[in-house]
Amino acid sequence: MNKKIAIIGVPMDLGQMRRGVDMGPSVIRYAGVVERLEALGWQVEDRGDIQIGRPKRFDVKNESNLKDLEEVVEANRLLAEETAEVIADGSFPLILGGDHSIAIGSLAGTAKDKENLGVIWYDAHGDLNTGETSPSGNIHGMPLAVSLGLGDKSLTEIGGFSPKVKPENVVLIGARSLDEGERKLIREKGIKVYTMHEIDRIGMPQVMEEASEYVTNGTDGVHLSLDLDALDPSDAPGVGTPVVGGPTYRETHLAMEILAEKNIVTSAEFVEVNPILDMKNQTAEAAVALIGSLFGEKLL
Ligand code: Z70
Ligand code: MN
Ligand code: MN
Ligand code: MN
Repeated sequence: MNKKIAIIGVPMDLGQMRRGVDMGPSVIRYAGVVERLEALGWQVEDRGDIQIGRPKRFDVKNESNLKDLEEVVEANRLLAEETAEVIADGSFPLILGGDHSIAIGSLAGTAKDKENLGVIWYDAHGDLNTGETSPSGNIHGMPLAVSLGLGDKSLTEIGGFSPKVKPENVVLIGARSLDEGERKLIREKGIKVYTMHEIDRIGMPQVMEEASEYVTNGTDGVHLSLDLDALDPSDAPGVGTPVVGGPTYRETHLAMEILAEKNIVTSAEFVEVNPILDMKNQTAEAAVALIGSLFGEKLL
């Protein structure tokens, strides 16, 4: 891994209905992410925040069941450019959300010039809906489908190419809440998923061994998309859609340490931290601790 990290904040809250997740980047900074990485010997450039437009009214669905589409498209367009710029600069892009709709832009930027980007989607959810299958119209439930080339053209064409990733290069870890359309898509495309069932059965170390092997097989980079709602709500209460029965802080920590040891991750985002729903910044602090582990922090 090179020793330069560029932080990009994305104060996006339009991909879902709980206001407050737009403060995610600030609280993760406040929890000391830059200092944490610098202490590990990384050179960190905080590039500030991507500008997010404000709709006149929130949560208005268009005729395709997509809420606040124009603002989500525009922000992701900017994020895709910024991410590609950071990579061209030789830095590791570390993107801080904001809701998970921002993965559309970060993957558009990251997958530029990559034929076979591997993706680790660490999330309680699949984020594999389209306007047709979504029960909510919330775009944060769609970014992985969009990156596979499915959904509204204004989303899939961000960055000027589609798809960004191939189904055989993607692995989901921590899933325990999937909608019917998402299950169907997973089966149709043969997407690799480690649900909580597999994590409980074979354990996090084995899951991470297998998943790492899977996403590096024939790929030219690995993007980690970590939704803090993957963690059990007792360890990460500050998220908009908590789902009981998730991997613990400790298991997730170990997952990050294994990824650090393998040195395979080439870009990453940490999303869905909502300080309004949090307990004393616990979720932001978890995010920073996990980021520390991903970038090589060890106790001894
Ligand atoms: C549901 C939907 C979701 C994140 C919740 C929820 C999706 N499947 N994604 N939290 N990050 O509305 O599509
Ligand atoms: Mn710029
Ligand atoms: Mn998500
Ligand atoms: Mn989620």
